[in-house]
Formats: sequence, C-alpha cells, structure tokens
Amino acid sequence: MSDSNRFYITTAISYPNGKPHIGHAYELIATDALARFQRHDGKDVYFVTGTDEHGQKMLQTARKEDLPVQEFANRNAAEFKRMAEVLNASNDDFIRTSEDRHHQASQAIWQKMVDAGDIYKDSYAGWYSVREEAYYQEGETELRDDGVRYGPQGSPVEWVEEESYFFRLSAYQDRLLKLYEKQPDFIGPDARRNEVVSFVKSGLKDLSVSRTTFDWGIKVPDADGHVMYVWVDALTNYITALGYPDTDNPLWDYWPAIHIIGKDIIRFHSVYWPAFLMSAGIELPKRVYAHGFLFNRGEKMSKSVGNVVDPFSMVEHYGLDQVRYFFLREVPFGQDGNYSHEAIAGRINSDLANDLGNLAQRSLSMIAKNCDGQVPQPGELSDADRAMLDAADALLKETRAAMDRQAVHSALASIFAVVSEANRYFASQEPWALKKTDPERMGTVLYVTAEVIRQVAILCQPFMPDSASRLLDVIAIDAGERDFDRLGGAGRLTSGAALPKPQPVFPRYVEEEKSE
Ligand code: ME8
Repeated sequence: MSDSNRFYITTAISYPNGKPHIGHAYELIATDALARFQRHDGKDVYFVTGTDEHGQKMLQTARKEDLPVQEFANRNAAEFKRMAEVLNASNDDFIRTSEDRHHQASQAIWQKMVDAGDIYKDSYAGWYSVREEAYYQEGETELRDDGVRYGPQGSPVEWVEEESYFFRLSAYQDRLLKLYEKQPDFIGPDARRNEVVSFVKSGLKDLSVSRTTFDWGIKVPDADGHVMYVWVDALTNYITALGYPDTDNPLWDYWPAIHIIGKDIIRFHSVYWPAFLMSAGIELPKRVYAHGFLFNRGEKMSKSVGNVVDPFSMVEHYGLDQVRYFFLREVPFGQDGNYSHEAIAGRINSDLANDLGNLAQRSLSMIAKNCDGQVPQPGELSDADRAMLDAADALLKETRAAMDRQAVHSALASIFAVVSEANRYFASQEPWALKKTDPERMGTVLYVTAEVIRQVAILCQPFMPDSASRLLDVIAIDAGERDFDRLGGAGRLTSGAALPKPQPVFPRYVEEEKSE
C-alpha cells in the first residue's frame, strides 16, 4: 500500500519516431525538477521516463526510412536516452515499451480487463488519426476545403474498418464522473479538468483496443492477429516500471503515481487510463497534470549558430542550467509558452548573471578580502537583517506549496524575489562603506547576505542542479548539509568557517559576432 513518504512521478513516454524536440525536453526538465524537489525534501522518490515504441505511426515512419521498425526504434530511443543524460534528468528508470517486461505487464492488465468482463470482440469502423494514435467520432472531425478530414487537434484522420476488441468504456462514465467530483485534484490544471468533465458528460462510447491491419504491437493474449491499440500498452508503462504484475515486489509500493504530461494527451490519461485501472482492480493515480505547449517564435535563435531549436544544441549554446532555468521560470507551468533567443539571453543575464551571480560574487569576494576568507561573525541583528533572513526562511513553505500543485514557475519566482530583495538589502546596507566606519556591522551584513545565498542555493538545486551545487561549494556547505531540512534556522552558516576562493557560477551570455 502507498506510504505517504513515497513519491512516484512520471513523464509521458515519447514516440521515438524522430529526434527529441524541445517539447520533450521541457516535460522532462519540469518533471525532473518536481522529482528532485521532493528528494531534497526528504521523500522517497521514484521517477520514470521512457519511449513509446509501438503503433502505426512508428511503423509508417520506419518504413519511410526503409528500416526494420525495431531497429528504427532502437536508434531513436537511444537519442531520447541521451537527451535525458544531457539534461541531467535524475530518472530512476528509462522504460521502452518494446522490452519483455512491458509485454508481460500489458498482457497481464489486458487479462484482468477480460476477467472483469470489460473486453469483447466486434468490428470497428470509424476515423483514426495516425499522428495522435487516436480514434475520433465523426462529429469531432471536420472536412476542410483541401478535401482532407481533420481531427479536433488538427491532424488528418483516415477511415479504419477492421475486426477489433473493444473495451467497455461506456460502462465507466458514471464512475469517472464520480472520481472527478470526489477527487477534484485528480486532474490539473482546472481548465483541463473542466474540459475532461464535459467530454465525459457528453457520453462515452466503447473503445476499440486492438488492431488487426498491422502487427507492430503487443499481442493480445489468445487472439491471433490482434495487437493491442498502442495507448493500452503505452499507458501500462507506468506500472510496468514498478514491476507489474508482480505486486509483491518492493517497487510496487511506489504506486500510485503523479503523471506529468502535455495537454494534448489529457483524455488518454484522465479518461482511458483510470477506466482501465478500475477494470483491472488497480488503485488510481494520485494526479494527472497537463502542462502547456511550447512554441518557437520562429526567429533565429542566434545570429551565428542559426535556429537553435533542438534541445542538444540549445544546451550546448546557452548552458544546461540556463536552459532549465529559462523554461521553468519563463513559462507558467500548465500554460502555453514561447521561447526566443532574446527571452533566453535576457533571463540568463538579468536573473542568473546579474541578480544571483553578481550578488554571490560581490559578497563572497568582500568576505575573501576583508574577513580572512572566513564566514564573518554577525553582531546584533537590525530590523533590516531580520526581515531579510525572515524572507529567506519563509521560502521552504512557499516553494513547497507551489511544487505540491506543480506550480514550478511560482516556486522559482518566490526564490528569485528573495534574490532581488537581497540585492536591495546589500545595496542599501553598503557594506563596502561600512568597511572603514563599522567593520563589525559590515561582517553582519556579509553574514546575512551569505546566509541568504546558502538558502537560495539549496532551493535552486532541483531546478539548476550543477550550478546550485557549485554555489554551495563556494560557501563550503558539505554534501550532507544540502537538503531542505537544513533550510531556515536549522542550518545557519557557521561563523569562522573557511571559504574557498570565490568562483563565478553564472556567466553572462555574450552575443556572438555575426559570422557573415
Ligand atoms: O504523446 N510543447 O508522445 P509524444 C510541450 N507517446 N510539450 C510537448 C510538445 C510541445 N511543443 N510536443 C509534445 C505521446 N509535447 C505519447 C505519450 S504516454 C503513456 C504516451 C509533449 O512524443 C506531449 O504533450 O508525441 C507529451 O506529453 C510528450 O511531449 C510526448 O509526446
């Protein structure tokens, strides 16, 4: 059974029918920040990402590239794995749906649904979007002037007619509506919840859950010629990763999950998935949270490098933590967002290099020069000192509340509001002037500033793991003193502790010269 200290979080598993793009990177970075935050906050976290390798789209793309589909999947899945490494994602597992363990889990959940009497054979005739791997009712589609029929999300649909197994989704309509009502947090943000509730209220039809016109998928048990509809197997990845169907194994204790996905696949996660789980008698996820879509404004990302839109070159160009910070801070999680070279360079220079980087470098250089490179001894605290420390001490509560509702951008906004406050504090206290007039007071101001930096750096770890760790190194915080239980008064800087020579942590972004 679930234990309140366990925390299981997942991303969607990506279709490796091409190279990873910024949308994939965004979801992984945000989920990684949510996972790391909970780990630093003392939770026992399990974090899973991976690739969704079956279905018609994968098969068609592999054929276009003239490759056997498994080989095509292997090649591209490797790029998704590499992206997770390059982004410094802290996932505990990377699941591929073509793995044996996943075939077993999918067949096991299928069998449970059969045992529950929820699967029957019939034939399907209707519209299908290969791009979305989704069935649509005629009323949801639109025949446009170009003679092509499109689904509600703008992808072309084609007519499909084949023998198929069906899942009795219609039988779950009331139970699903009850779920959304009794567990209002099941779907977030609210806009997505409302959308799902009205979709379910409009009436659920039984779902075609097997395909017979191709064989790239997981075999339906005891049904020659049928492979599972890709979404049945895709959603099951979340429990395969915990060892399903062996629910006695220790990983199973992490279930239920929080699923982080994009808004285009909310219906699969908050309608089909809970219905499958109810049918199979498995506990439902805690929450399904849909983030928005990222759009590139279309202009050149850099004058000399060209349009930097793939995650690998973006990281190479701007730096990993800079990219992580930008996406998490700039785009309110749950809403759509834009990115552009100007916006990224602006954030790097104003928030990271100027506000946080300069403050750290200036205050720590003053300590190096004027306090023998040791954390100074604070004197009596003034109101301004106390207010400054109180603001830093309040951050854990604020960021925890934000991260609990996946408001990643709000957590960062709170942290950086304290950084701005610390800059105002530092400027108004003028420690450089105190050096001659009141060195003890200078020590107090530098102590308070360094203590704020300590707390900010600890809290920045989930978002910018490497940079935050380097910042903690320059204030000599031991590896064992970096978790959130050291925030606030519990872990104040120790006066007299020797600090290493300060090293700048956040370089400015400098425009490259035009190469033409
Ligand atoms: O949907 N901005 O895979 P996928 C933000 N295999 N997020 C984006 C995005 C963008 N421009 N484009 C895509 C699938 N995403 C299925 C999932 S889960 C059991 C199966 C998000 O490769 C998208 O919303 O098309 C999804 O959450 C993830 O990237 C993978 O998309």
